[in-house]
Amino acid sequence: MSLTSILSADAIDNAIKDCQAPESFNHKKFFQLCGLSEKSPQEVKAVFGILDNDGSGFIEEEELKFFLQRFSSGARVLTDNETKSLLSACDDDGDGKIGAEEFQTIVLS
Ligand SMILES: [Ca+2]
Repeated sequence: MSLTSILSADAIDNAIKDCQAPESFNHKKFFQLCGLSEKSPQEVKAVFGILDNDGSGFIEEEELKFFLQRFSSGARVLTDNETKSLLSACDDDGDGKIGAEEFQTIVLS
């Protein structure tokens, strides 16, 4: 399964372009622009599986840094600031990583 089987390549491009400048990443805007916030919980879960690169069942801080590159290989890495604020926005139970349900909640809320 690839991201472009769920999201349109154009929408992904738009979302990536919008946050090209370091420190400009805003997860709400990103999920809207790439179309993810319009998807079903099942589709969002499938995207989670792609972002969980090592298949651990969680997106850890190390993986989160490369979040944009999972959408587009030429995208930049997130800054430490952006990584930490995305993590704290998603991490409801405070275990320092993002689970599938936490991801669905943040994307679809
Ligand atoms: Ca993981």
